[in-house]
Amino acid sequence: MHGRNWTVLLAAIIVASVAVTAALAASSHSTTGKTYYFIPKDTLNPYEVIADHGGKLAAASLGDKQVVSSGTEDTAAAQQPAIQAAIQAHADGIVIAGNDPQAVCPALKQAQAQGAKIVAFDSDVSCRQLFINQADTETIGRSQMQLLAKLMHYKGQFAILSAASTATNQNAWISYMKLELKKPVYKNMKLVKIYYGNDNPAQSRQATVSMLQAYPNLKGIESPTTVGISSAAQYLSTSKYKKKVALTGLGLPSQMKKYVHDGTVSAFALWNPEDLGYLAGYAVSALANGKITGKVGETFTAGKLGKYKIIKGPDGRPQVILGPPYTFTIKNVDKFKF
Ligand code: RAM
Repeated sequence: MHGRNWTVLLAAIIVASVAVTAALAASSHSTTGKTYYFIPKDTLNPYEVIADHGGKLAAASLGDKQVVSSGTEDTAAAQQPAIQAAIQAHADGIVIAGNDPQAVCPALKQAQAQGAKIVAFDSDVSCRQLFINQADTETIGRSQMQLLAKLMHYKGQFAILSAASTATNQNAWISYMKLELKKPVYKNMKLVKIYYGNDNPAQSRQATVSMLQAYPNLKGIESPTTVGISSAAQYLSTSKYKKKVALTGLGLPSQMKKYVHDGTVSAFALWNPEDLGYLAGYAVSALANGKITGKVGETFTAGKLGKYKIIKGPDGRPQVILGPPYTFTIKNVDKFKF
């Protein structure tokens, strides 16, 4: 071969190998190295911290990066800077626990228009592709009412201590509690008022004090929030109401065990928040990598948790359910790490 032909051949080999390298880089980029923003209700709530940690474990095993960002109050406004940061960073996905189903949507839609996949977890929003639900919404609401009724012997006034008044998850659970309450078996029970502690310990404690003052005959408190139930339990445990006012709801075993052992609370429920975040991490990755589009009937594998199917939620939109809620009592509360 003449010198010139060698040069042409060499040039062709270089061009081809550059193309192969570029193709390999592109294909590896499509499965790993993505960035997902996790936007919890706030960054202080221990439940949300554990859930975000689950998301981090998922990202680590997928070779992706997780950024956790939110405000310190459970409002949609406090979540806006985090959504803007995700947009600026051209995040591949956002996993959000909505403080409001609508108010976060204009910004989330902007992220979506830029190609980000939107997953809601814990508390749903109206503009997402997929919702990762901790447990069936109706089951949580109805079983909470059943548990409280048992503890109150199906008699007397009770109040609800919720989180933010705009929280999608608490409002959905409360609506099923109210439906359950309509059954004849609860005819001697009365919901007197819903209080909102905004997942802030001081506000939740204050709400507990207020309800006990306003309703001297109160026999029960139902708090479907880990911050609410732990703050109420802390107050009740050193008050004259201990063992007189039944308290139940959704709590972290790690926070509640001392109140179970001192007799303030005898039963409450939850699921594993770390698994919730882990499942959401796998779901956003499956969406971002085109393995699923978020339609009912699709399946994906969530690492150590196994295979999940997208099903229809109560509102007809697609969701994935982590599993059934679990009830904690003095018999098992010490066994749980979260
Ligand atoms: C609080 C939050 C969260 C909820 C749990 C049960 O930590 O309000 O959204 O899912 O309680």
